[in-house]
Amino acid sequence: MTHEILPCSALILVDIQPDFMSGGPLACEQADAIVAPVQAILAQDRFAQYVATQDWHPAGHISFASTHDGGKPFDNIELYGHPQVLWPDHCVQGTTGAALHSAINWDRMNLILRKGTDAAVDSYSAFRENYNCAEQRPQTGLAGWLKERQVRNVYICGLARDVCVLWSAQDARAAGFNTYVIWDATAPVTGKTDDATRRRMQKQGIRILHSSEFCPAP
Ligand code: VGL
Ligand code: ZN
Repeated sequence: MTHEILPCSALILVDIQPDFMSGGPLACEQADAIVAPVQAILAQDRFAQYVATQDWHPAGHISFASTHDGGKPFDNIELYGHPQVLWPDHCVQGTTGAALHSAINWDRMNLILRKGTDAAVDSYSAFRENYNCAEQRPQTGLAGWLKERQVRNVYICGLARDVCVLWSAQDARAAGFNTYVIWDATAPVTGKTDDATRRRMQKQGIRILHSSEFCPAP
């Protein structure tokens, strides 16, 4: 593969923020290893559109264990009739842990989409919020934004492989995009989920790539 522009294609960088990196309150396994492949992919500048998402919660967010009496991080509860994991406090609006990661060049992004801003609703996917009190998953508008720009193929990198990347990929596919996940440019909250994540993606027709296939050495 040469370094030609990928027509009708968007790169989506999901939640590459210090709170999900090593030492952060919700550190993904080997998260720091995604930085080099993400930088390499960006350096090629092959995409028509670039989107970043930023997890951006108000203090006291419903997804935080600390918001619930007796709640412990990684507990599973039911919220609005659907399962919800309780997380350590993370990506609180305006904190340094919520910033976009300083090792990535964000200049090329056409859109930076903040999500999880509603105190009462979690939002894993770049495309739709989690279930709300009306048991609906409101759209973020990203599918329309991409379609209005003639995007048909989306390539997803970022964090976490088993949470926001997975949900974003599933919703991208459901919205009709040809969907690719660049596996080594993602890292999971826990690697125990990797087999299940891979199976789920494959079952839905999400294609899994390695950055070396995508950016071969020149
Ligand atoms: C994420 C858990 C909570 C993610 C965000 O970016 O995958 N995970 N909030
Ligand atoms: Zn979050």
